[in-house]
Amino acid sequence: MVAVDDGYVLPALISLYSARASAASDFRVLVFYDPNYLCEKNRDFLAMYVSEIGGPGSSLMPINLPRELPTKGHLNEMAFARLFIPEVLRTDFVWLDADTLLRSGWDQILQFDSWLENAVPIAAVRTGFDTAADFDAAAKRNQAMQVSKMGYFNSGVMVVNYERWASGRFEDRARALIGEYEDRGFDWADQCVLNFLCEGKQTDINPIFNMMDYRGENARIFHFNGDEKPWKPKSLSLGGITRFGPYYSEYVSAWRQAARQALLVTSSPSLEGDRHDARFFGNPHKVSVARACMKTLFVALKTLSGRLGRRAFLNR
Ligand SMILES: [Mn+2]
Repeated sequence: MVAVDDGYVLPALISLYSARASAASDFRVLVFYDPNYLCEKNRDFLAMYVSEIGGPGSSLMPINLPRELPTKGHLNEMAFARLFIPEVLRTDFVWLDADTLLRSGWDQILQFDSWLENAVPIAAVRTGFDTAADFDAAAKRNQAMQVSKMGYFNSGVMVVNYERWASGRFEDRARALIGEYEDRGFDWADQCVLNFLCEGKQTDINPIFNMMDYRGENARIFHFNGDEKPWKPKSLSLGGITRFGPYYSEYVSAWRQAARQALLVTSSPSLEGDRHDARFFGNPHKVSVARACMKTLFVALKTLSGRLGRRAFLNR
């Protein structure tokens, strides 16, 4: 289950391709779009891709989102789609963001079954905060974080139980919360709404199914969450490199390899209105040169910051 707009066609293709290429079990894919945010040309192209790569029963499905959704930063209206999908499907499903890379063993999440622990309809991976102090700083005005405490989860990969969703009237309550978005200090679109509703009681999933922030190896689902994405030149920025850590290059090259393969299987990927920079596929040499330069710069800054006192650079 993925939702796309014109800015996410390319990553969605790659996510879908990686899902199919690395799965051992059978599954079908539904890709949602709102006709207001996906142009006709991209729609036709995606429909073809989804039916070819997704396999039997897979399709592109329209969903009409409420107008006037609160958006901030890199999160746009389609981020809210997952609040409305359960009542369209009326069945259990796994939600996947389009900025994910699915790797061998990812499909074990489809067998996820530990619904006895909690009454909430969601199983997900907690957002990593290094310390309680980091969390407190982020939760200063955000009521979703205050309510869910350290149990605050990332909504990029979720197992959703429909019966519990419906009996808890989650969609109605989500609609009301969207109207109170600013007053409650929410920051991350649907994710704050869902966390507020779950009050920290979601069922935890093993973090390898939603590996974020380049914290570890052996990810089965790697999630390029946050502002830096492998398809955006900004990923090479200093802020990105400091945050990404030692597994950065492994996941990014795996993503680029999937990208090349995903685009090979399409006949004419002429994506209209796609905001993303495709030049990374075409010129790997430029990328490695840019990265080498950034690395040198970073080492220089790190040495300098060591002399000036560490906090100056590392706390960005
Ligand atoms: Mn995401």
